[in-house]
Amino acid sequence: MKRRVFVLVIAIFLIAAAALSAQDKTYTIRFNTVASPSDIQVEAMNKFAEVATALSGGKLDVKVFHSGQLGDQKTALLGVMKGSLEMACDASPAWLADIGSYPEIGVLEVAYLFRDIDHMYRVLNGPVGQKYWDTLAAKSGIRVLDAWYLGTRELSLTKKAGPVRTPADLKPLKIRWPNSEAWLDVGRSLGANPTPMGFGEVYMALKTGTIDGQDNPIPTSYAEKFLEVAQYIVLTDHMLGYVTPVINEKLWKEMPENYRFYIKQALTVARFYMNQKVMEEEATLIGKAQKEYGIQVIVPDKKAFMDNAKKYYSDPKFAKRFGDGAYAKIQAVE
Ligand code: KDO
Repeated sequence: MKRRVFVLVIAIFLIAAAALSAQDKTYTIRFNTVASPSDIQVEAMNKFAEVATALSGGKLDVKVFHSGQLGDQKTALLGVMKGSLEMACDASPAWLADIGSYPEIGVLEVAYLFRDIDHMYRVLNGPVGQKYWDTLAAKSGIRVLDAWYLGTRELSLTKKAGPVRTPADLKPLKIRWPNSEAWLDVGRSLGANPTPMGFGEVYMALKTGTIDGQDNPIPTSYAEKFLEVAQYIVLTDHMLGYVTPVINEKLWKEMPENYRFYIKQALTVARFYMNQKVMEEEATLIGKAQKEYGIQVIVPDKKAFMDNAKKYYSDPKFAKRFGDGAYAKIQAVE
């Protein structure tokens, strides 16, 4: 009996000591992105770092790494998965489908999926999104914490490419898409024959003519100087772009509850900061790019692109990949 009580007391003591030491511990969180310092995304990450550090009295020591200093999207996500990197900002379902070995999640990033930004947030921050994030965390060890609006994805093309108005115009061109299968499907769904390429190589490839164009939201294309080497912006509006900041699941679970709360709070502050700035820039940068770089803006046959995408994704292989009714479930979110 005495021995049992002794063991119990020791166990309680050890648990309390572990809880106290987790409370006391300083967590260094390296937060990586491929975006450059002129990109709003990096500003938002700095905002997150500032708020998380202040809320935790310095116990959450967030360090932001830009321009892919700790790796490109794939390397960083693999790092978060294994725990060799704490957080990455460049995640989104089209990457996670491949890296998290979770093809079903790719449905959250197909062309012309969301009706508008409200629909997007009701899906991503509602029960439908939460189910995907929880399954992903259980499968891969990557925990999605939030969704930040990156802007509406549009094409930007070089002079050599010439103007594009229909899916057929895209076919002969070399247009860069991010290097994952779900991303390449977005390109194919628009009628392109996409060229996979890392984010860091896009500027030079546009400049030297290795590629004829790329797709990204206007604030990204402007900040990364892609528009400096482009001639046309084609307003296909093919996707509401967003990034989902992620953390290593084991680290997330190990953190004291109040630190998790501070992280969520700080991400929300950064999200509002980013979303407002992105929307403002979407309204002003087209005019700026026209003035600065002589960019021509093309309003294409959007319906033709939408129809093309609809037909592309109606292939039964996608119902199989995403799960029967998954697309309809997202559309049904009011
Ligand atoms: C890109 O590589 O084009 C892309 O826009 C893909 C997104 O998922 C995201 O990774 C983004 O890059 C980066 O966050 C840079 O904005």
